Amino acid sequence: VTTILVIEDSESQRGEIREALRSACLFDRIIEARDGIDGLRMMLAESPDLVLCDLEMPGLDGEKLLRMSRKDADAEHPTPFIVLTAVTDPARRAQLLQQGASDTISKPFHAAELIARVALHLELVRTQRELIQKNQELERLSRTDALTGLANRRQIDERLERECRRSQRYGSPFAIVLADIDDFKTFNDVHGHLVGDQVLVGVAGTMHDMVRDTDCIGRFGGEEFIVILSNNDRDGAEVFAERWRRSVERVRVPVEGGAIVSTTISIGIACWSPEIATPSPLLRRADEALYTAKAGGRNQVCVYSKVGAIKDEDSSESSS
Ligand code: GH3
Ligand code: MG
Ligand code: MG
Ligand code: MG
Repeated sequence: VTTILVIEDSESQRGEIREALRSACLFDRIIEARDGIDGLRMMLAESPDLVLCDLEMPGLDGEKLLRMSRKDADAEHPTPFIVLTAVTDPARRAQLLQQGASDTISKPFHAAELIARVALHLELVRTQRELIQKNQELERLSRTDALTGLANRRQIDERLERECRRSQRYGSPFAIVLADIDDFKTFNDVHGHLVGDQVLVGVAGTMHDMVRDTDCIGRFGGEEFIVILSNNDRDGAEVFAERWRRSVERVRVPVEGGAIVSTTISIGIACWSPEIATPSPLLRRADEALYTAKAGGRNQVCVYSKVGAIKDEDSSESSS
């Protein structure tokens, strides 16, 4: 529903504006205020798509209204504010534009000009809103994995950086859980890539109910997934990982020909500790734990627990 708010103290002028707007059919709703106070109230209560406001009104005039409306204007969705005025002084009109008016229209107004200007600003608003929406959608897509809908590598990296900074600052621990589907190459060879993709979606789907809103789940790479568990220590991560491993084991994917297939994951866990300042040593540890889980026979959880290697890792980290 497209709404225009007309603020005008003269009843006859309001009538003329209403007629012009009606015949142009640009708006679903034309709402009217007969003074500034009423206008301000309606601006807030009705959030119109466009405001057409008389400049000269007793009490709260068009200029004050303009200033007030610009002050608490939604920076992303500013409502066009068009001023109707008998003022002919160009300097004064320029001032109104500088204060945030979208346009000025001379009084007495010419219906065709009024409509043309209103239509132009309405179109500008629409284009602007579309652009904002598309940008938000692009922003979301750029952070999302297309197949599974999980966070993609970019979002995961950002999140890991943030968690590391937060933990360095407040000492609150977090853990990462890295999972890799077992023998997935063979799985693809036997069942085909499309079934493989279905399994990836199935594995992704097993996580949602297990994590909290503050946790981050993502597709780390091809058939690797990661969960960042905020405010969690080793015990919490192990419990989570074991539940995840079991729920993947239970996923059944029906394939062509009536067969039902399933898969398993191996999991490596690494926990933040104070000497970890950046994500990469933590990821290396999770990877190492994952490798141990694979070597141990797959479909199992392994926690990184070496202590001695920390210093060597960190010095190679900082010198690289
Ligand atoms: P391991 O148990 O040691 O992890 O064995 P693996 O076969 O899973 O390991 P490997 O790294 O050799 O193979 C990973 C496979 O994952 C290879 C690749 O074809 C498959 N893969 C990666 N991304 C996708 C994808 O998006 N869709 C499908 N269907 N397969 C994928
Ligand atoms: Mg007036
Ligand atoms: Mg892999
Ligand atoms: Mg694998």
